[in-house]
Amino acid sequence: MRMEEVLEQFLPSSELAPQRLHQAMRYAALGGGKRVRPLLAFAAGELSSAPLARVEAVASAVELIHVYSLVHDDLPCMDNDDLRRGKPTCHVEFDEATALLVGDSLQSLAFQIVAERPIAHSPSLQLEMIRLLALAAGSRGMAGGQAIDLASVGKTLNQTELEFMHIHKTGALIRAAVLLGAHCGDGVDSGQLDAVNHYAQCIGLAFQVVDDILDVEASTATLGKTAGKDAENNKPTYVSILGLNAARELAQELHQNALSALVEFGDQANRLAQLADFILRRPF
Ligand code: GRG
Repeated sequence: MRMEEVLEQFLPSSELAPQRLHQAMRYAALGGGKRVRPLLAFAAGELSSAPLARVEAVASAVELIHVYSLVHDDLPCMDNDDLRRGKPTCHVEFDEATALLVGDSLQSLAFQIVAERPIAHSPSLQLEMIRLLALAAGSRGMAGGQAIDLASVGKTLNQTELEFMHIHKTGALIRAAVLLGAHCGDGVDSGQLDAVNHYAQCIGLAFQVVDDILDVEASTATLGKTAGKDAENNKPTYVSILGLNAARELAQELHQNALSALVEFGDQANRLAQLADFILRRPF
């Protein structure tokens, strides 16, 4: 797959010192994952007729931040998991300290890429894109969502609180993938950006609702990560709050809203629509 080659080139060689850290970064980032966020960035780039090299850079940066979050999430101090993307988690294959540094280094590499590569038609837009990515990854985005998640174990959340958590934990980076992809070109106006933003918010949440359903319905072998973890860890989920059927209906409603946001783009949004379908129907 093309994304694999692109990431391969951005990641430091495993021959380069410190070799063990670089080997572990490559272990975590290469050879697995659905690459949903890069695919979203590419699809959004099509809306703005974005040059491929720009989208490759932002897609890689978002995926590297995603991989860092998975590596840290799997650590014993967080979710304590030993299986990810069908193979032993980074801290199991290497060690905890290395996994911690892998996450740190992947995040730094992501920001290095979007700072070094030309990703926008103007320096001010490039800076705004870097700011957007920083917000999505930080305490007002993914890391903040993770903090809420950790604090919610064993608690009863209502649907609004659960939504707030997931908009940050999962939704923020998905939204960043879409917006950064769209910003790589110059073919979208601010009204269209609002529509893309709405699409991204809907599929970001749908992604999480489906994730909660899969945690109950799919097997560990299919998921490539431990199934049933949410119930085991006493975590509030859409399934535990709404029940399976209502969770399925919510996913469908969000999917429909996402598609409605794309209407004004016509065929140019076909790939974004296909990805919304995939997010709803994904088997893992
Ligand atoms: C540690 C700062 C920090 C954040 C962790 C994203 C996250 C926050 C934790 C991942 C744990 C998890 C299961 C989250 C729910 C949804 C989700 C993001 C699943 C993993 O994403 P996929 O399905 O994974 O896109 P692949 O492996 O296909 O890339």
